[in-house]
Amino acid sequence: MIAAPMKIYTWWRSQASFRVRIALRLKGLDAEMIFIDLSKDDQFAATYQSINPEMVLPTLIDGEGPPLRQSLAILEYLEEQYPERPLLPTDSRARAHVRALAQVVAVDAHPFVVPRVRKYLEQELGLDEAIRMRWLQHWLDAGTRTIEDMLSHDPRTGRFCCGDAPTIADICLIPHLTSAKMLYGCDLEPYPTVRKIFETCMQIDAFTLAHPMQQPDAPKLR
Ligand SMILES: N[C@@H](CCC(=O)N[C@@H](CS)C(=O)NCC(=O)O)C(=O)O
Repeated sequence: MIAAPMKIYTWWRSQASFRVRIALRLKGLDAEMIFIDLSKDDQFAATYQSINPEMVLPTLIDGEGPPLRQSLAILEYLEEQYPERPLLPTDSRARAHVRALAQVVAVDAHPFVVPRVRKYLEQELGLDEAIRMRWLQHWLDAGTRTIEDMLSHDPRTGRFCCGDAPTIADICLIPHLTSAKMLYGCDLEPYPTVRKIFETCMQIDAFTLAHPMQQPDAPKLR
């Protein structure tokens, strides 16, 4: 029997989708991309809701399913199911450290900047664009500052967030920094450790090919 292929529901700008796109590439796994345009509210279509009741990206379907949701859970699934090219260190304390770094980004910072929160600030609270931008930059910057602090004081920091191979921490950090810098104009100058790791990751195909601007659904630059 031929195994059903993987499918990822993704959108070029989505930070959480970017995480999973990187992990798939680092693991050498192919996935068909199904584009859900959040700017057109495609996530609210009944067909997508039946796959992801939270109506958020990403969703991964591996083979016959069932759908896998929540990017951190998907990363852990990929690590368990496809253990070659590991994305977590072997030592338990280092694994906890990597997961903590990943969660600073994915659990503590990212929820402040997702479209439904931005929409609420605009449509329900009536905050203008300048104030909304301050909100976004504040929470993104708070996440970056925490990561810089954690990394710059930890002897396990290497070429990557933990040691000399990319882990789930880098997989979460790079999309965070990309959003902070590219989409919201945050200043990364005060964060030298983080910037160095960003540059290192951006030498790796798995990161560059998963980048928002490399996605087939990204707007074409002239
Ligand atoms: N914690 C979730 C976050 C999912 C999430 O909020 N994804 C965003 C895109 S990065 C989304 O689909 N937002 C739709 C919306 O806010 O309406 C994860 O890590 O997968």
